[in-house]
Amino acid sequence: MSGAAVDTRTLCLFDVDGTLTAARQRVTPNMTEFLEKLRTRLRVGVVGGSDLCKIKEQLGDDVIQRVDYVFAENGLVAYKNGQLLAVQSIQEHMGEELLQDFINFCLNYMANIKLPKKRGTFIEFRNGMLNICPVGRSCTKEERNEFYELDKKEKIRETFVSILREEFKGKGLTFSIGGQISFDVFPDGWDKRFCLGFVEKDNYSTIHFFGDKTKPGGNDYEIYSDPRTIGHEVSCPEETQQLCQQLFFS
Ligand code: M1P
Repeated sequence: MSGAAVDTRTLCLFDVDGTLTAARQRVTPNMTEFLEKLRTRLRVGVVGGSDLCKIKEQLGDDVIQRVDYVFAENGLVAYKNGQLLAVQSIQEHMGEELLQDFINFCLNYMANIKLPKKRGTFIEFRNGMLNICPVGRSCTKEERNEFYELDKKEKIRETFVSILREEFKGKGLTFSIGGQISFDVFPDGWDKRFCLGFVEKDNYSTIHFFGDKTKPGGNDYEIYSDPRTIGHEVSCPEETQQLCQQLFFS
């Protein structure tokens, strides 16, 4: 490796699932090493739809020390240089009335879906978003895969989301399908672009974003197509690494 200085005006932001790791899986030692190497060249941040607990499970407990920024829940929970910058509150933003109407509607809808398997934790209440999961977040990896395959055919989540969009039209809510078994719900504007508000203050001349769900409706779409970033679509962690190698080391 050459001794080139760190380019402190360039930032690479990475989605987590499907970009740095396989869906909801731990990062490989190879990718961890690569991120360390990349950090010798430029600034590095991660922006995941998941909450911090899941990001830590996947990228390591010390992730907030290992990269320059960690944006959990799209940046609704934001860390820079290991320090907490800000946390948003969905209940404060939505108000109890709308929040409960929404939760009740979802529980009712899910109570009427019959699936091959149903487990527990159908709604995960996070800081800045709700995560809605028809199969239940406590399902096993096999049950997760089974739901994912069924969902590809039967569009269970897409149908659910289109009904919610209609039912809660005009209420300022965004729905985003970022993973395999669930979808996220948050106030309009609280998608992954939210994290750009924090990094903008640090005056980067170039911000690269790498993600796999970059099509409309995917949770990387908005930040990928935002004029403030150079968006890169990848299909797996190996491709992310290859692309970064080409862009920053050749
Ligand atoms: O990071 C993408 C998504 O990862 C999980 O999705 P799932 O469990 O459905 O595969 C969730 O944490 C979700 O919130 C997140 O957007």
